[in-house]
Amino acid sequence: MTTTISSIEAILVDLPTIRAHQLAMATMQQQTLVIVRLRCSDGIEGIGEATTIGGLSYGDESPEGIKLTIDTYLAPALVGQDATNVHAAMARLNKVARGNRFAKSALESAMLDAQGKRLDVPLATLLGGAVRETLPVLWTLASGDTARDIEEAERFLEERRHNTFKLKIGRRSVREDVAHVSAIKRALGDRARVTVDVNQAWNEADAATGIAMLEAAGIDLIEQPTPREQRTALARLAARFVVPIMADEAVTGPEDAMELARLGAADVFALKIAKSGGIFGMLRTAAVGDAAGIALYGGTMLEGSVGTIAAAHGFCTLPQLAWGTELFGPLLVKDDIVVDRPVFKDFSLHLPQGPGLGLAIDEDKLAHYRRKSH
Ligand code: MUC
Ligand code: MG
Repeated sequence: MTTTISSIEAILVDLPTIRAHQLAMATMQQQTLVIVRLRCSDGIEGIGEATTIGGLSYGDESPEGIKLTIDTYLAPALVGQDATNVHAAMARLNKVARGNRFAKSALESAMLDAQGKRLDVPLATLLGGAVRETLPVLWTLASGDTARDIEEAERFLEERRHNTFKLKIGRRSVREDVAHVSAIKRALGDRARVTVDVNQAWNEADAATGIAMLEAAGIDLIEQPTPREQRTALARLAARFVVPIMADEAVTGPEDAMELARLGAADVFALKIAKSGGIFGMLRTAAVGDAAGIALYGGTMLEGSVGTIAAAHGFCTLPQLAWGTELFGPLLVKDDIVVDRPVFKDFSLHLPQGPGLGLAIDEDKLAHYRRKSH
């Protein structure tokens, strides 16, 4: 008898952050996760997560919209379907709904988690096998205060938790941002790598000025300096500077990856399961990067533990991941909704070994943090 999907629940979870997290487009005091619980006729439950940053200020899907999309359109299309055939289920979702990649990613993760539990193998094994069990993880300094950022970086270096730091810039003038970044790089010297993420905030002229100064200050990587639609601007910047340019918002799926590769618009791709519509979409995007000789980086939407570990299983299977990852989302929130929080040590995230994602929901914590107005 076929094992089918019996019910799907999408739950909004609000978790406070350990400090304010300032990005070019939003300041986060909390993070909202959309947690998906997908129950199957054999009694197995899979979990997944769709999370974005700053409501609708970062991406095209909001947490509330993701829940509505799943409840109204995607869950009804999946209930009654074969729970063991993830590709068939995703093809069905792609027929029922265009776009909505974050929502689809959460459902795909939940199906893969369930299937991993069913076969008693970790999700990475289901994907063909992990080529690494640990992933380097950087930390984002985004308190908004230079001295506090330096103090945070020193602490994490000392604890051997992170040795690469990404700075969120683009809120202030180019000169103020460069002064902030340079002060941090000077303080850390060769003990840490420092990268910046502009989150599309600069025009091409600002970017040319800013990147020249950042390059001189010893910054290792420049992420998405200009608006995502302006691919030729990114290509001109990539041609002009030696410091590598990374595409983030500009690369969602394999089609974007093809176009950016054709234009020579990026040296590095930031991969994220959410923006690619799931782990398989992320792997297809990575394959285009590999074929084009573009280095890869494991990105985050600042997901909690469920989304982070789903991405980690995918990233662990990639043949090359030259720039490591930024899978620190679980460390940015004060509390968690899983029983055993992911392990971060020796500058790395350690992949859980249990079946599926290798995580279990903490029911009390989930009940406590779930949004009550629904
Ligand atoms: C982004 O654009 O890369 C990743 C780290 C962080 O602090 O924000 C994200 C989003
Ligand atoms: Mg980014």
